[in-house]
Amino acid sequence: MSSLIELGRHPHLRFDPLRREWVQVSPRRTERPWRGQVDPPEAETIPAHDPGCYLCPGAPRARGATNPDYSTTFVFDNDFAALHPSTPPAAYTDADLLVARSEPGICRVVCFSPRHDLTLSRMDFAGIRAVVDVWIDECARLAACPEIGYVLVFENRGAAMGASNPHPHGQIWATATVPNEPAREQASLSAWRHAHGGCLLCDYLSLEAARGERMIVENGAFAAIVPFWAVWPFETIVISKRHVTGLDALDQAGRDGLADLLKRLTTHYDNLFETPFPYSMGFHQRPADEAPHDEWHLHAHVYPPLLRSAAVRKFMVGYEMLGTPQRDLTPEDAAARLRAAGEEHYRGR
Ligand code: H2U
Ligand code: ZN
Repeated sequence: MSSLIELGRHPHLRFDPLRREWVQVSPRRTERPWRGQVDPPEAETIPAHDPGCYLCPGAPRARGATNPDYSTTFVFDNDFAALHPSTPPAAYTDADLLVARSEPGICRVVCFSPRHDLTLSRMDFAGIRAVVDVWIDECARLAACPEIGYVLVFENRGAAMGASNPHPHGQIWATATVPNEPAREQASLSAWRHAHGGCLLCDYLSLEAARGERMIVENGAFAAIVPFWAVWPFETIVISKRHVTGLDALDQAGRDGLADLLKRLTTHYDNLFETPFPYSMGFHQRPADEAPHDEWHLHAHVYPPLLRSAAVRKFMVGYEMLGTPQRDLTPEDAAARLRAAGEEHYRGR
């Protein structure tokens, strides 16, 4: 068997056991010249309150509602929801090739803070802890709806990831069926359990704790790691140290640990290029049905697009779309750089 150091000097493939597909790693490709898109820097000075922002306290939303004068978090039904709870059942099949079915669902928007100018990295622990509670309460409420089979909590942060507004917020989409990504992971987690008797992510976490080289941040309840099979340049996976199947199974220490970890991890990100780091982040957990789903292990994926600087991002195009996902620096290099970015936020230095 070759060593990882040896392998890491040359292009190679790594296996993602959650998605059960290969990732191509092409180390040192970031040395190539860049004459492509350069993103404008994200504004660093935004007002604490913006009367024109549809997420700020007391502000009017696009479809006539007015936000309350909230002081911690605020959740509302998305005014432009992608899914609706009352969608009537329907199905269509033609020659086994044209297959469709109706999909009821509920879309919620979660404002993390009344402050327009903050990010998770710059909110205080108590503020993030309140967001964790809201996520869990919403998951429980939505999972109890008879039409709902899965609840996905996520955040798109930053214009580079398509967020519509800098105000700190996330979304929750609850759907009748299990979406593609968690469905795929569920099959992998079940298969691992049958083949090895344990949990894939429990086993992976203990391996990474022993190796150390891809670990970024940890506390008693959670760890953030650049996965061995990361696709995005500075991708991380946030894994619960206890084998819990969903956000609702987190006890007080677990909720505290998640809030602490999210603040520290997002600070590492911001510090890397001294910019409010864009990313898409979301939680994968068991489906909202009655089954125990012991195969499930709560985790979050953080997919940030920045590659070389605040201005140059990774595009998933060409070979990634048509062949295999590909990355330009090794996960071990990415982890070392993220760790070195430190936990004292650059704006407070
Ligand atoms: P994103 O920044 O991730 O796009 O999330 C903002 C969501 O807020 C988006 O889904 C909703 C949009 O539909 N929204 C409202 O529900 N009401 C509004 O007045 C504007 C935006
Ligand atoms: Zn705002």
